[in-house]
Amino acid sequence: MKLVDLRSDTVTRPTPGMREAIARAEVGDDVFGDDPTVRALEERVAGLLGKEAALFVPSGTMANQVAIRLHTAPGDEVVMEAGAHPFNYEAGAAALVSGVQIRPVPGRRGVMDPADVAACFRPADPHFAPVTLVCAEDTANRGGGTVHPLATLDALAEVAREGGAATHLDGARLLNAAVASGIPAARRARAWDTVSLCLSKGLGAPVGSLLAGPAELIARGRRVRKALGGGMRQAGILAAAGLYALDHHVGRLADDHRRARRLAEGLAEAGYAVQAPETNMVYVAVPDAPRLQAEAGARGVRLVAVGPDRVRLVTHLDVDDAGIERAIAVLAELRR
Ligand code: TLP
Repeated sequence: MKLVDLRSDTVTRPTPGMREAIARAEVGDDVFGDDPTVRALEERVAGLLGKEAALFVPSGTMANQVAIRLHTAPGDEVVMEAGAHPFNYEAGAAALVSGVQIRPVPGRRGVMDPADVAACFRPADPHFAPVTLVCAEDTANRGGGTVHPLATLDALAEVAREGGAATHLDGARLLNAAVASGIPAARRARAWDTVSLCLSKGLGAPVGSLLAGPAELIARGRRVRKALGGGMRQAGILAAAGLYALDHHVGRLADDHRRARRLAEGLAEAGYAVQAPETNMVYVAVPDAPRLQAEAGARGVRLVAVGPDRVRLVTHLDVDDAGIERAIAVLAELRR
C-alpha cells in the first residue's frame, strides 16, 4: 500500500537532484564563518527577503526564538495571533529563552485586525508589561495556510511601530504566500524588521531556516544562535539543499496549491465541512478528529488531528495527483 502522507509539508525527502547538490557542497566550519555554501545561502536569502543580512539556523522554531530574544527583554509582552506557532507549538520557548509573556490576539483565519493590535498598547504604567514586539505569520498555519492581504501586513507593522514595538514576520511559508499572491517575498516582508523563512517545509529541504533583518541585529543573532546550541559546523551540506530548493522548488509551490484546492473540492463533494484553502493546507471540521486520523492512517492516508474536531491535510513535493485522488477516495469511504 502506497502511503499518502498529508500530515505536513515537513515530511518530504530530498530528491535525487537535491542529494547530488548535498554531495557536491563545498564546506567549512561555519562557527568560524568558513563555510562558503552557508555564506552563499545567507546572502541569497537576505536578497530574496529584501534585508541586509540573514542567519542560517537549524529550525523555524530557532529562527523565531532568536528573533524574540533579539527584540525583547525579560518581562516584556509579545503580541501575536492566538493560533501563532510560537504560542502553540514552540514548547514554551519564548518564556524559557527570553522570559517574555505572549499576548494572544484572536484573528480571522490567523490574520489579526490591526485595530486589535493597536489596542494591546497601554499607557506606560508600572502595572503593565510593555509590548516590545509584534509578530505575524505569513502564511498563517493554524488559520488555514492563509495569505495576509498586503495592506494588512503593512498596517500591522505600522501599528507596532507607532506603539514603539519591533516587528517579526514568521515567514516559514512566506514563499507559498508569495507564489499564491504574486507579490514578491521581499515586498511582503518590507515593513517588518525581521523575517524568517523555512527551507524544510514546502521547499522540500531536509533541515534549515533563515532569519533575515538588519546587519547589526543579525550579527547579534549569531551569538544567540550559539547560546541556543544552533552553531553548526560543516553546515554547507544543509545549505546546499536549501540553495537547490530555491533554484528548483519555488515555482512548483503552485502545484501544491492546485492540489490542495482539488483535495478540498473532493472532500467537500464527499460531504466534509472544508475550509477553502488559500495555499497548501486543507483544514476540515469533523466530529471526531483523532478517530479519523486513526482510521485514515490505517488505510494509508496520513493526516493530523489539530484539535478534537479539526484535521489538517497538507500538500507538498512528495504528493502527486494520484495521491490526492487516493486521499479523497479513502476519506469519502470513511464518511459513508
Ligand atoms: N510547523 C509544523 C508544526 O510544528 C506544527 C507543521 O507541521 O506545520 N512557523 C510556522 C508557521 C510553522 O508552521 C512551523 C512548523 C515553524 C514555525 C517551526 O518550524 P520547525 O519545525 O522547523 O521548528
